[in-house]
Amino acid sequence: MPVRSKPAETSDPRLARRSFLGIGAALTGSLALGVRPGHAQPASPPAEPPWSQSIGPGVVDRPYGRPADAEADVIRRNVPWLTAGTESSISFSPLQSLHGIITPNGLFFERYHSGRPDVDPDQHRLMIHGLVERPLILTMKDIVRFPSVSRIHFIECPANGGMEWRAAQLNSLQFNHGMISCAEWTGVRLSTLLEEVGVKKEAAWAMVEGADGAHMNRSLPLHKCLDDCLVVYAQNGEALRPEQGYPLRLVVPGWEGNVSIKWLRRIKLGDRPWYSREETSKYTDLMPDGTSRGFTWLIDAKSVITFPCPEKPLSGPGLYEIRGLAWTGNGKVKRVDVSTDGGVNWQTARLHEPVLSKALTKFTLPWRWDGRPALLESRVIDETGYVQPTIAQLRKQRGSNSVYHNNSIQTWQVKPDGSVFDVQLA
Ligand SMILES: Nc1nc2c(c(=O)[nH]1)N[C@H]1C(S)=C(S)[C@@H](COP(=O)(O)O)O[C@H]1N2
Ligand SMILES: [Mo]
Repeated sequence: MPVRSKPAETSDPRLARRSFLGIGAALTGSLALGVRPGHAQPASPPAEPPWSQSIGPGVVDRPYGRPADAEADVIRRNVPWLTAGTESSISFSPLQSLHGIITPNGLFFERYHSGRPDVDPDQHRLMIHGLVERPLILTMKDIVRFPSVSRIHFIECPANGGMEWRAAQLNSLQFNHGMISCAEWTGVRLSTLLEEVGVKKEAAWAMVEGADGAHMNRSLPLHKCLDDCLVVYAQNGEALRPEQGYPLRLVVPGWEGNVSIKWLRRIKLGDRPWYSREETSKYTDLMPDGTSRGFTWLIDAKSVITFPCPEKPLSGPGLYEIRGLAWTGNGKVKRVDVSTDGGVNWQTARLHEPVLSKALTKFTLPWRWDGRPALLESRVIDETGYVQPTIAQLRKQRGSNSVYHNNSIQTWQVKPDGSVFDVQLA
C-alpha cells in the first residue's frame, strides 16, 4: 500500500494537518503517534511486483464483475442455530467491511420464510383487486411502462438485534446488526398503480402478498400505500436480485422489513386489516404485562459503530476515525453523538452527505486512543427529536420477552490489546 510521507489531510477541520500514521512526525523527529514499526513506511521507490511486470488479462474473462480475490471473506453469513433450516433463514450483511451507505447487491441481507423462489419474469403477474373500480392483472412489461422513480432506502428486519434482548451473546457486528441493508430502488409508486385501478372510497387497508411458497402477506394501511410505498424492479441500477424478490417487490420505506413483500404478486384493497399469521403469531411484541403489541411497523432511530468492532479491532494506540451508520424510519437523522466512556461524556459526530430520509447515514468522529480500556457507543437523534435508548431503558419499558424492535445503543468494549467486545451496561 503506498503511504504518503506528508501528513494526511481530511476535510474534517479537527483532523487537518495531523498525521494519522505518525510518519510525518517521525520524520521530523517529534513524537510518533504509535504506529507499529514496519507497518507503514516513508515513501521509497515503488516496488516492481509480478503484476507490474506483465500484461494482465483483457476484458473477456469477466462479463459480469466480481470482487477481488483478496476480499473473499466479505460475505453474508448466517447463524445455523437461529432457525430450523436454511429455507426459513436469515443471512447477515457484513457491515464491518462496508464503506458507505449503499449495500452492494451481493451483500444485501436475506430473509426467507420459505426459501428463495426462482420466478420466471415472463409468467409473473401482479394482481390488484378488492375495493377498486377496475381490477387489473399486470405483466412486468406493463409495470415497467409506468412513470418510474428511484429512491434510496434501508430495509431492516425488526428481528435485527433480537438475539440480545436478555444479554450480549454474539460477539459480532455482522450478527447483531447485519439485518439491515440500504439500496437505491427503482420502480413505480404504489400510489400510481392504485390511481390506475381506482380506489373505492370504503377502502382503508391493503393486503400485499408474495409469490413464494409461504405466500407471505401483510396488511398495510391505505395512507402508507398512498404516501411513499414503491413497487420496485431494480436495485442499485440493475434488476432486483432473486434474493431481494426478483422480478418485483414492495418497498415500504422506514417500516419493518417484513412488510416489504418480495416476489410481489397481489394487492387486495379492503376496509379492515387481514390479521395474517405474520401480524398475529409473528411480528408482535410480548410486553411485560403479558399483552402483545401488534402492527408495530415503524423502525425507530438506531445507530451502530462499524469501526472499531469485534471483527475490526484496533492495531495499537494512536489516532483513529470512529465510523458508523445511523438510520430512522421517522425521516432523517438529525445528530449522532459518540461516547468513548460508556455514555458518561458525548461528542457530536460528523454526518456525511447525503443525509436522506429513511436511508442509512454515515457518521465519523476522530479519536485518539491512549491504549486504555474504553467503552464505545453511538446514540442517534432523529428529526422528530426521538433519542435512541439504552438497552436498560428499553427493557424498563418493554421487558425482555420481545424478539423484535431492539433499537438500543450498542456498547463496544475496547481492551488494552485493541480487541473489541460486545457488552451491555446495566
Ligand atoms: N414474499 C416474501 N416477502 C418477504 C419475506 C418472505 O419471506 N417472503 N421476508 C420478509 C422479511 S421478514 C424481511 S425482513 C424482508 C427482507 O428483505 P431482504 O431479504 O431483501 O433483505 O423481506 C420481507 N419480504
Ligand atoms: Mo424480517
